Amino acid sequence: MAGITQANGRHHADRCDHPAGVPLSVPTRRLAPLYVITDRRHAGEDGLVRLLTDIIPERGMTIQIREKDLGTRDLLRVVEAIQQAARPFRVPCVINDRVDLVLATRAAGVHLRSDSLSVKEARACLGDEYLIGASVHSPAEALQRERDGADFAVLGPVFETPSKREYGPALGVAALREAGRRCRIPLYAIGGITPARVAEVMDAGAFGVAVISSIMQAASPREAVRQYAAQFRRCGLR
Ligand code: 3NM
Repeated sequence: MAGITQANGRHHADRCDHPAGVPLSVPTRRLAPLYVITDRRHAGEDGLVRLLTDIIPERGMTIQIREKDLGTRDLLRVVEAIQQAARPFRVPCVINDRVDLVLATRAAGVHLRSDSLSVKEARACLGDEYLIGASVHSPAEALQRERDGADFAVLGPVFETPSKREYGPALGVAALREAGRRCRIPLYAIGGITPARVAEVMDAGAFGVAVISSIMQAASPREAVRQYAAQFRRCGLR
């Protein structure tokens, strides 16, 4: 598949070769520049599935299902409902933390936090066919997760976010730029992202943006997705 050249000269989709020269897992090529993270506290449980069902036809996104407080069976139900909406549009869903549910539902992959299984442990469970993403909070940590074998990393918080207390102070775009220089895996910028900030973080080397509130709390989530898509097009992505 031909890659898409970003304004900064990086390639989308085919820039993801491993530092050791080994191509990364096939699923990595399905990653989209918009990484939508769920939070049903904003949308309500039924509201969350409705919201996602509404935005999924826009495509161009990967969804991370992140409902940390749900027990296994309730989470399974939510994952199945979201996947039912996402499959016809080939929108990949990854699940926060729960390697077991990834296997049980044949989701696209797992997103690991610092208190999750390590990348190596998750890879041992999942093999190469599943995506493994990792939350990171510094360029050094991004590089470490790449060396551990992560397919992609989500770096933040790049900007101030309402959830600041949970994630620490903003790292700034300079940290993203440094991570982009040091890593070859796709990096998503997270924390305080809005459509107006897409150009700046893409220029700094991000592969895409990871967002919660600007979609989950938007007056029209579908319109918000369209605004992101328009910004990515302005950065040279299709
Ligand atoms: N992780 P919003 S910041 C889930 O820095 C999350 O790892 C972060 O929410 C990190 O898009 C964050 O509303 C919150 O700013 C992102």
